[in-house]
Amino acid sequence: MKEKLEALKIEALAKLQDVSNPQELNDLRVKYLGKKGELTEVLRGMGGLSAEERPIIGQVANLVRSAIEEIVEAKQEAFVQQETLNRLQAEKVDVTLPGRRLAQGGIHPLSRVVQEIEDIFIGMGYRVAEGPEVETDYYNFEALNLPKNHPARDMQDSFYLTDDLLMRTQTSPVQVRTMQAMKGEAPVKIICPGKVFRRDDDDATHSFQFHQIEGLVIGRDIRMSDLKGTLQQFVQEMFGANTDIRLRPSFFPFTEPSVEVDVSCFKCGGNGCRLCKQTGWLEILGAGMVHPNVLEMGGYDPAEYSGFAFGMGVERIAMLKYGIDDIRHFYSNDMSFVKQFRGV
Ligand code: 2NL
Repeated sequence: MKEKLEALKIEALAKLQDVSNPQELNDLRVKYLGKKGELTEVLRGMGGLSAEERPIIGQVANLVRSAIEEIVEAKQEAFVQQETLNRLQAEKVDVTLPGRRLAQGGIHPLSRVVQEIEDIFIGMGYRVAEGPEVETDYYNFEALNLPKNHPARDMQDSFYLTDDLLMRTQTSPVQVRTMQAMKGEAPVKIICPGKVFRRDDDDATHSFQFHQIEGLVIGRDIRMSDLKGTLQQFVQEMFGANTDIRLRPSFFPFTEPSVEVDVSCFKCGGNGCRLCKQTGWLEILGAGMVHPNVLEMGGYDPAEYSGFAFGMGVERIAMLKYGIDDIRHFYSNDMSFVKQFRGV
């Protein structure tokens, strides 16, 4: 019996040595060590042994079993390691490869210009105020010294929603609302950026919807010279330290006196070029001293308080600044246009 066990061991170890995959290994394990395996088969014959032989054979059988178990485990471990190795090899990552580039967005040129203008005025102590795009006739016209049947109401044909509601034609109603909310307190120093709407046919320089920034200052002893100094400071920050301004008389119902403001052409320095149509000047905004009627409707006594106001079109400034020839580019979302402003 001992010989049988030894022979079994030699055969088992030889076969296990040559095993080439986990399935084969498992088959051999069952074949030798399983409940119906060959070792069990041999041990079943132990019943016929003498009392002296039994422990000796038992010991041999145990040694055979552990020898086989040992090599099965060693082989199993080897297969697991090989498997891990294979997986690591298959999943190898080249950390030196460049990463995938994420498409980088940019800020729209109009938003960029609005932010830039806001920053300049915030630097001068202004606050940014916003308000509704749908306005009442009162805030859009009446409180700005444009009573019903005023001819200037035709000047800016508007989008009416009802008899009394319209899309705002300027951001001034935000300033009227701010004045009333201040309940006569001064100073007021605000700028109001936002969308405005006019019933216009779109072309290269007109859009039914565009963006405006208006400014308003109210206090005691606010004069035309304050307006002029403020605008001088603004254009120098916006267009360069050498930029000059020039005021020409004009008319707006909500300011008196009113002016149109030109900047010296930042492209040619005032010598005359295509951008400034050889004049050396670019018109960029309208302004004036707040009309007494507007102060009064805003809750300020014109005998005690005065103020200045100005308004500019954001598209116009962006077009001048970036040399854009058609206002419709801003709204087309044409990637080849928008992409040019990624890193500006
Ligand atoms: C322009 C001219 C302007 C104002 C806007 C204003 C607002 C209040 C009172 C008085 Cl609450 N004035 N705004 C004044 C002058 C000109 O805009 O050409 N905008 C594009």
